[in-house]
Order: sequence, then C-alpha cells, then structure tokens
Amino acid sequence: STTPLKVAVTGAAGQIGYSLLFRLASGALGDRPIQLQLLEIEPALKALEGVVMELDDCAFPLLAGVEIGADPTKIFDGVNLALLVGARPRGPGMERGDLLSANGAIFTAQGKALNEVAADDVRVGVTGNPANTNALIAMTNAPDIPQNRFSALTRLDHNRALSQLAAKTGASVNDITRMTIWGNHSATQYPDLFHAEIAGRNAAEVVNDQAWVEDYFIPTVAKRGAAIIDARGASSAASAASATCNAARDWLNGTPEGDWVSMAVVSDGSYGVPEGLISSFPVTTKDGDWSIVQGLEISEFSRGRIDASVAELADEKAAVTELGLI
Ligand code: NAX
Repeated sequence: STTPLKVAVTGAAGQIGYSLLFRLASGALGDRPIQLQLLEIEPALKALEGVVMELDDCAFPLLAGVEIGADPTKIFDGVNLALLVGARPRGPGMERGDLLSANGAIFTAQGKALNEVAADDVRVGVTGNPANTNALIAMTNAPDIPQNRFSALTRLDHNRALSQLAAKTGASVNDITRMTIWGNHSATQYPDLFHAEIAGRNAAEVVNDQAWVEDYFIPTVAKRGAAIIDARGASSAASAASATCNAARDWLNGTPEGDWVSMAVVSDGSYGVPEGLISSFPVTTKDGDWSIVQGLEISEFSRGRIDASVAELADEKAAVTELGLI
C-alpha cells in the first residue's frame, strides 16, 4: 500500500479550511492517500473537532487519518506538505505594523517548527495574508529547509484572471494558457495577459482593447477579493481553497507541457525583481520543483506595473526586518 502524503493545514477551523479539508480528502491532490495534520489555536479546537466529525462522516476512501492540535511541533511532525492558511486578519483600527507583528509571531513560530520537525521533502504553501511576506518570514525562520520549498498563493488571482479573460472573449478557460500574475498578492498585483494565449493565439491581440485591459481587467482581478466581501459579507473561501489545491497539485505533480502557472516564490533576480523577495512569477513545475519562466519580453507598460507591486513587497520586507521578524 502507498504511504499517505502527510499534509498539514493551519487555520483548519476557519472558512477556507471548511472547504479545503474536504477537497484534499476527496482527492484534489491526486489518488495518493492523505493523512491530515490540522493546526488551530486552542479556542478553535472544539470547532475543529466538529469539522473532523464531518470528515469522518464523509467516509473518504483516500483519507488515511486526521490529527488535530495547537502545537506546531507536534502537528508538523513529518509533514510532506504544509498549507499555512491560518493568519491574523486585520481588525478595526489595526495599523499595518500591528498586522505584520501579529502575523510575524505566527509565521516565525511556524517556520521554526517546520525547520525542526517537517519531512525532508516538505513543501510549504502560504495562503494566509499578507501571504508573500508571511512566506518570507516562515522561510527565513527555517534556515535548514531549502528556500525553493516556500511559496505564497497567487493562484486564486491567476484563476480570477483566467475567468475574466474567458468571459470577455467567450473562450473556455480550458483554452487559455500562459496567464501570469506578477508581484504581491494584494491590490498592487499585476495580472498580465500579454503573454497569455487563447487556443494558441495571443490573448492581447484577441482582446484588442487596451482600455479594457487597463480599466477593467487589471482592477477587476486585483480587487476581486473586496468585491466578494461586499457581496457575500465574508471573504472568498471556497475559491481560495480551490486555488490552494490547484497550486499544491501542480507543484507536486507538474505543469502541463506548453503552459505555466503563477506562484509567489523567492526571486533569484529574474525580471529585475530583487533577489530574496517572495514575488509572483510565471513558473513551470516538474518533480516537485518550480522554475521561473525565462526570456519573456516585458513592455514598458508591464514594467511599470511589476515595479510598483515589487516596491510594495520591498516595503513590507523592510517593515518586518525593522520589527526583527526576519
Ligand atoms: P478565518 O478567520 O475564517 O480562519 C482563520 C483561522 O486561522 C481561524 O480559525 C483561526 O483560529 C486560525 N488561526 C489563527 N492563528 C492561528 C495560528 N497561530 N495557528 C493556527 N491557526 C490559527 O479566515 P479564512 O477566511 O479561512 O482566511 C484565512 C487566511 O487566508 C486569511 O489570512 C485571509 O486573508 C487569507 N486569504 C488569502 C487568499 C489568497 O489568495 N492568498 C484569498 C482568500 C483569503 O483572503
């Protein structure tokens, strides 16, 4: 029998968790059995027990076991994949510095625990916001884990961009390849369709409407999270869970020939993004490793957008450095 893939999920009793756990257990990563290791803070453990009861009640054939707890050094023990979803949301009157410190405390501790107890092949995907900077904090606090094992989620933004482009052109999302999200998972992100293709044709040429790209496509994708909060009264959860699964599956199993995905990963200086920042890039994956797609021509328009988002990442890095978190 196949050894189960040991998957940690933090913030497992939260909104995203409520969607994510059931997707993972029903085979979103493939047909290998999985063991779920669920981390929550003490006050949420009772609610998490209820979620585990529901997981049990699904009788998922691939679910080999579930363990829950509030101690990351126990929950992360031997994990092959850690999905860091739980984070401190911005409360009323909270300044950016307060938000970064609150999350810094979470992601320094989790980085250290992963460093100590995770499996040698661990991959760490950060969904909790501010995702790029939380990933940077975890990575920096886990010096024995190779830096390329950390990534922050921009796949939801990527999927949103696919969906908007499909709606505009009448194409199916299945026909769209090579979409890219650059930069930070924030309102400054740059969804880039200039290299995207629709059934093999350049997407920007198919759209042929620069005003739509600038005034509709980019802001709609970048501000979609806020639009969902407005409509639903709660932040995106099912779509975030779905994207978290897509990102993990492709990281572990590889991207299709001729296509790529967006992942926020540590920069090696590609495309002028300062080395060491965790920024979203077009990446291909193979055998559990990613590589940044090279050689794309960046127009002046794209350059300005990428630089603006990367500048925000550099600011966040400076702020967490000043706070002593990295
Ligand atoms: P919820 O507030 O519903 O759930 C978060 C859970 O994390 C809570 O149950 C809380 O108890 C738990 N938690 C807090 N501190 C923890 C710790 N130290 N260890 C373990 N668990 C801890 O939020 P939810 O809607 O599930 O969103 C989770 C995170 O995803 C948020 O930071 C949110 O901003 C972020 N998002 C990221 C997205 C992305 O594309 N990267 C999109 C969706 C979402 O906004």
